Amino acid sequence: MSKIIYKYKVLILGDPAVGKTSLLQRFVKDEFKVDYQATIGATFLTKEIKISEDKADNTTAQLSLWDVGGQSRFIDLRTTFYRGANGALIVFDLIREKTFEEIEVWYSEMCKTLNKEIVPFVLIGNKSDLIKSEGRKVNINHAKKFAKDRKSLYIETSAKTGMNVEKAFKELTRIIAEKEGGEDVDLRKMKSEAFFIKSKIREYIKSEGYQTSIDLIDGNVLNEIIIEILDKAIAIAKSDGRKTVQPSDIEYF
Ligand SMILES: Nc1nc2c(ncn2[C@@H]2O[C@H](COP(=O)(O)OP(=O)(O)OP(=O)(O)O)[C@@H](O)[C@H]2O)c(=O)[nH]1
Ligand SMILES: [Mg+2]
Repeated sequence: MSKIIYKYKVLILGDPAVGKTSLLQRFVKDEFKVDYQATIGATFLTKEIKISEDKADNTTAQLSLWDVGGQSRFIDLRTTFYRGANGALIVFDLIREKTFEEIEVWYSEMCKTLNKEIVPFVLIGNKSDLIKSEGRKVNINHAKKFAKDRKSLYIETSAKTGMNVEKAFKELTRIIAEKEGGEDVDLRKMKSEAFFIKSKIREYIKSEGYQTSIDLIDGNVLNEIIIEILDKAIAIAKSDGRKTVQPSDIEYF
């Protein structure tokens, strides 16, 4: 069976210069730039990631990652990018306390714009590589509490060294997948695939000069036959100690 793909829109939010663009560049391109160039409006990148740690499970999420400029002159514009978002990384700078104080504003702005009480997010304290030389300016327990009170997670990252960057995006994807009810999305996709397969079957029967009875297409007969064949094939692969189902496993009645 082909791999299942979920599509999520993810926002990266937070005050100017906290490292939103840098986190994205590290995650998508494994790059880091020392120079600061404020993001104008918003930009977006995409990346596909595997959701499950299980090697046999190829379920992936296709993320469209929206890097929203933190400068206040873009304030009127930025909420237009929030539409349809499934979740966010909300970022502050571990060595600038003011950026942590603004976290609440970013979170509530997002919830209000999306018209939801709770939106999946991961709270990010970035620039952890600077703690040693500059000193931590944000109390770790306050950051943890903010996340915990909203049933979420707090992760410290460094876009410079790459520490925890992938983990942050993966955890967020996992939280979104839990909330969105992965199985529902699955089912919807499977249904549309089943519809496609059935229309192909109808086309084939027609090309042979025959009509298809409604019962065959609309009822469960066809589904049950296909599932029975697939279950047998899976059982054969299993008895063989294989994780891959191959054509020779298919038994036609
Ligand atoms: N030492 C260190 N510097 C970082 C880190 N992340 C970002 N920076 C630096 O911080 C500055 C701002 O980073 P950006 O990623 O451009 O910040 P931003 O949040 O996208 O800012 P806006 O686009 O204005 O909202 C740049 O000079 C980066 O090199 C980090 O983890 N460690
Ligand atoms: Mg930026």
